Amino acid sequence: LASRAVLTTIDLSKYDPEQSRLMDERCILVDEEDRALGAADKKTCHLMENINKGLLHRAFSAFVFRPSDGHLLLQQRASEKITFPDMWTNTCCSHPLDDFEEEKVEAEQLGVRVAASRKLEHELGIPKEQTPIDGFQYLTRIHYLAPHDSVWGEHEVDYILFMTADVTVTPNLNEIRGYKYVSKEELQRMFDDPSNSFTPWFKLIARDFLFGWWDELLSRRDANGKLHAKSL
Ligand code: DMA
Ligand code: MN
Repeated sequence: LASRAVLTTIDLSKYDPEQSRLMDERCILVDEEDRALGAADKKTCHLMENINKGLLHRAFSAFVFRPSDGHLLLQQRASEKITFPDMWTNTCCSHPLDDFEEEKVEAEQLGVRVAASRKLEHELGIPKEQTPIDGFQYLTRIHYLAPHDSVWGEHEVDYILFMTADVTVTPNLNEIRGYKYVSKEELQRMFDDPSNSFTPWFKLIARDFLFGWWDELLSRRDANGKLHAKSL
């Protein structure tokens, strides 16, 4: 990002008050090699006008699988969400925040793991004890840009995390409309039905990575349920 670029802002009063408040969270700005550059509020980071100037931030996409059958837990985003409302997506996505020291730690992806556990509790009501940070398996990180409309969008370095765990879901209805567990075949049928809409990052991850990793996870599930990065 050119150091003299002027960043745009916007009036949030027409949006849901709680989601507007969460736009004050401070995301971690990064360059294309994921080197931390500083911080900016979530609102600034998600405006297309700033994204078009190169503004990029760090994020995670968590995928939780049920141990008994290897089904994936999906969520449908709430109508209150300012970006990508009502769309089906992976278990939980969000950002490690500059507001918390531990979420800035890069060693062993500690920061994004801590953030994932925090947001699985915030959005799906999953008690943190059920998502221990060393239970997340880091797969890779992807750099992507996806406009939502002319105003809002995403531009992230997104860490993909898997976890196989039994979890208790108590939805936060300001965040999610609903949730469901799906097999690979059920997810494929959802993708084939044009009446369903999906977030762009979930479609991208599903197209390029998810099904292959899921096969690997299912084949290893009996042994220890762990998917090792070296197998990719
Ligand atoms: C942002 O997700 C992260 C990715 C990977 C798109 P989000 O919009 O669900 O974040 P939050 O729940 O913090 O608004
Ligand atoms: Mn984001």
